[in-house]
Amino acid sequence: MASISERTFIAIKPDGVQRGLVGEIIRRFEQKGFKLVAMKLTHASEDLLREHYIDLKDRPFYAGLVQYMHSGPIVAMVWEGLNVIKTGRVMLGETNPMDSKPGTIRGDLCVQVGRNIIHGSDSLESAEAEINLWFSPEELVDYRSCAHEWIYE
Ligand code: IDP
Ligand code: MG
Repeated sequence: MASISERTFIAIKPDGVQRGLVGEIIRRFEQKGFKLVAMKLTHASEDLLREHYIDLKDRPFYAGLVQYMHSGPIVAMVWEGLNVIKTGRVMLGETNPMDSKPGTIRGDLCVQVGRNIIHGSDSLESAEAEINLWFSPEELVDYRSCAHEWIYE
């Protein structure tokens, strides 16, 4: 069932950080009405990245993907809100920016699939696993947004 406290893991990849797109991407999630519950700038280890993309381990681009993700800092975040997992994926656009519609993050801000600037969880199960992989429970901040009543009926 859809829940206002649903959470998703969103990460701005090293190319998004290097290209100065951190503010633009956070702005979109903030202005949508989602609530930020955790955020850190981190240079992820190759072990963590291999685990994060473990489902893709047999794909030919897996090693290059881990290298790309390890090439610089990542902004790791947890966002909360009604349907945030699915809506977050819609906001990201398609995996390949070539197929992403204008108005989406990948549609507006990047060109090639191997440099697609942002990650977002694709299911409740992956969101839970990814949040646990990237954050400890104390890093998830519990607070009430003053806009809550203006975003939800
Ligand atoms: P997603 O990020 O939209 O969930 P996935 O299929 O889970 O897409 O792939 C994870 C990441 O792997 C993509 O975001 C992209 O960075 C990379 N990737 C996917 N397909 C290719 C490819 O064909 N070449 C290079 N990198 C790819
Ligand atoms: Mg994926």
